[in-house]
Amino acid sequence: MGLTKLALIGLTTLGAVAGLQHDQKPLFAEETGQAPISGDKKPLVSSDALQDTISSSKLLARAKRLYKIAKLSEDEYNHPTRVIGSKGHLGTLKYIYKTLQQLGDYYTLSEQPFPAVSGNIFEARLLLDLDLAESAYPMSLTPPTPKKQPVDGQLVLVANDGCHKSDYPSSVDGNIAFIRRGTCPFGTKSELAGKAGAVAAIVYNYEDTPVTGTLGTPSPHHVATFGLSGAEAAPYIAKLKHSKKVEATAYIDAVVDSIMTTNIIAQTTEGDPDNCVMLGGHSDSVAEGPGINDDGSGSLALLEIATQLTNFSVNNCVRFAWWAGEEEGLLGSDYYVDVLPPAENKKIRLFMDYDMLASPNFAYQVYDARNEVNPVGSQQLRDLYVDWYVAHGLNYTFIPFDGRSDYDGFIRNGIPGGGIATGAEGIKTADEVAMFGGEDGVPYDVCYHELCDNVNNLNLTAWELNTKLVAHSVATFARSFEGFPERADDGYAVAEAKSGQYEKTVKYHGSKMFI
Ligand code: DTR
Ligand code: ZN
Ligand code: ZN
Repeated sequence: MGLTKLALIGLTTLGAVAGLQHDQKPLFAEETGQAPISGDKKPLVSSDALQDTISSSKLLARAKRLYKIAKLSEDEYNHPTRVIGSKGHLGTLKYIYKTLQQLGDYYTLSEQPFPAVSGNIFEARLLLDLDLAESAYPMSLTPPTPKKQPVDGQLVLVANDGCHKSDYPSSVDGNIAFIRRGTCPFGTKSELAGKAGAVAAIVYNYEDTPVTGTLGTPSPHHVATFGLSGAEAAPYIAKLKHSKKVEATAYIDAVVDSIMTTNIIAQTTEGDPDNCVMLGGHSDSVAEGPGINDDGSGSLALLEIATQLTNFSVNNCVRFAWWAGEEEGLLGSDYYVDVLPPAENKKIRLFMDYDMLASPNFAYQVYDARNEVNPVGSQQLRDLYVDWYVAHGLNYTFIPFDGRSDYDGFIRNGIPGGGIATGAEGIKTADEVAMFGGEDGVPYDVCYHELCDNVNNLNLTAWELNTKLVAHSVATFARSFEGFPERADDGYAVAEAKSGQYEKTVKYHGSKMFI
């Protein structure tokens, strides 16, 4: 990815939303001031009234606009994309921000610039005993091999799972570390391998399947790192355990950039600011395509609901977030929660994540949040979605609440969370075809993270219906939190205790595995 420096212009941020840090220039604030809105008392929002404002025609118009914005990146990427740092993403941010500005002072708008890391892998190859390793995949955010040239070395089997310095024998120095997956993140293994002098590292799976993971936050000690399937690793492990040598050649041409990008936050100026319902979608896409379903469908649903909500008054504050850098590993939502002071954390009663609401071969999927593992209230939110689908005579399925999208930072920090989705690369089953229609044996979204994730990659029935459900979730809590659990007084202790259980099950942070 070319370094498109984000044109940070202007200085005034239109009102800092509580708890946000503003240590960088905003993007658009000074371009047009917010038009005042009439002071007429508006009717208190209701679920039915807000749902009635939602239509697929309005959503589709926004999707077409977003695709045109993605095309702004064509000169740099040769195809439409809204990846962070691209003109398509900057155009997305401008579209969101200006749309909100035109809603007058109903919202306090805020930008939250932050430094994001973005990786690009141009070429990679791994040879083991001169054979091309077919199941070798470079880890996201991996650095290149030295001088971006192939490096030769012997495979050196690391002890245990390679999570401690003592697991790395001195023979790793100048060679290629061969490390078993498990116990600690891939990034930790790569860092320890680098500190032991390895010229590259391979993390082999404890299952027969390949490993497609991320190293996470870059470290100066990271080395070029591949994942490898357990099946392909097995014969080499056997050779090494019988003191036989395995020669290897590793080659990765990659770059890891740090760029400035920004979250956009809009909070109702009315409503109890100490009891906020918060919801988010991500404003970025992968580099490979325009991301109209992933996550144009979620971020545009939020923009449409934020627009329609201005016809109503609210009792509790409603905070919308458009996260940047989700595709690089939940960077924007992580940053937001990381810098949120504890007192501000407590004001967020729950966070609802909306990421992929319109998959062509959809299933109505609800994150299976449980109060015994997740912050109390997460299960109540889950059941709000279930009750709505059931009340509308619709089927639904539970999907793992497994860290793959922007709720992860919130639930790790004690804030109840949840959300709905319609499916990504997973394959729809015959049972699900009976429940939702569509095609058996086909991915929910065959264009997931592909160039074809364009306006034709949307199921408008699912998108309109799910956007009505999002409207229901907003209106319900904007009116009242009656019956919804209070935030735990010892929120952090409780979160710590639960995150221990959560950690045991979660292998993802964003769309990539990290452990
Ligand atoms: N929307 C995906 C991340 C994601 C969120 N939930 C799931 C469930 C299954 C697969 C992927 C996801 C993305 O941003 O890539
Ligand atoms: Zn997504
Ligand atoms: Zn994605």
